[in-house]
Amino acid sequence: MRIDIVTGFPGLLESPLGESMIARARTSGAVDIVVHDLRDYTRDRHRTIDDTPYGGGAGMILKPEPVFECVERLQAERTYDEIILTTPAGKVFNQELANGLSLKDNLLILCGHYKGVDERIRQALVTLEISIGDYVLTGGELAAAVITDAVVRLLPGVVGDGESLLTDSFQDGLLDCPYYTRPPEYRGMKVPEVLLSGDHRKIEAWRMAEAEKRTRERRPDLLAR
Ligand code: 6GU
Repeated sequence: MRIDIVTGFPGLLESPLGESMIARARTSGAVDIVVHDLRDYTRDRHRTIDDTPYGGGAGMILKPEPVFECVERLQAERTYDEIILTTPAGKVFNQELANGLSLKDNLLILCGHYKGVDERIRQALVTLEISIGDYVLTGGELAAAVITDAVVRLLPGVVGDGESLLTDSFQDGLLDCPYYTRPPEYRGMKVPEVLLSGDHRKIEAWRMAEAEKRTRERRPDLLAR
């Protein structure tokens, strides 16, 4: 898979996508992530990417010219399955959306901006608008990093143990069960006996019951679906 990310603030994406499992996914060739600096597509001395809104009001709006020129340059090289805009007005991101995106070959993510982007960018270029939740961020860069992380970890070979993906919270519509590791007792707190029993049928039943209990207590909305 290839993911192109277009932003006025490339530095914001550097470390979220340059460490740990995502860094390994990039060096192993499971994913090619390329971050593009919108300012490289400006023509003025100040490398301006935003401007005040027509009609007045606070906040700056991402200008159309650098975005169109950058996206068109990229489209000349490949066909994108989706051109995603990160915006609080988008469809709320979830595991199902991540699963769907992980099956695509070429994604372009355009990072939204403080107040917004010129509407002509949405009209002419964007195929999918995504929000990562009901709260406001200063810009769409961290949202782009969240979406990229959730998608890339689903690609073959990125998470070492494929089994681990299937037991994730949300993957079966439930929160994940509690886990323990060594030691068997710590500060008087004991690991549940069943997990030390070696009886894998019993362990599986315990885990399923705990996942359901946790989901009922914390996220009854997930069970209702
Ligand atoms: Cl995608 N962008 C911004 N600016 N704020 C958000 C968001 C995106 N998702 C939730 N809040």
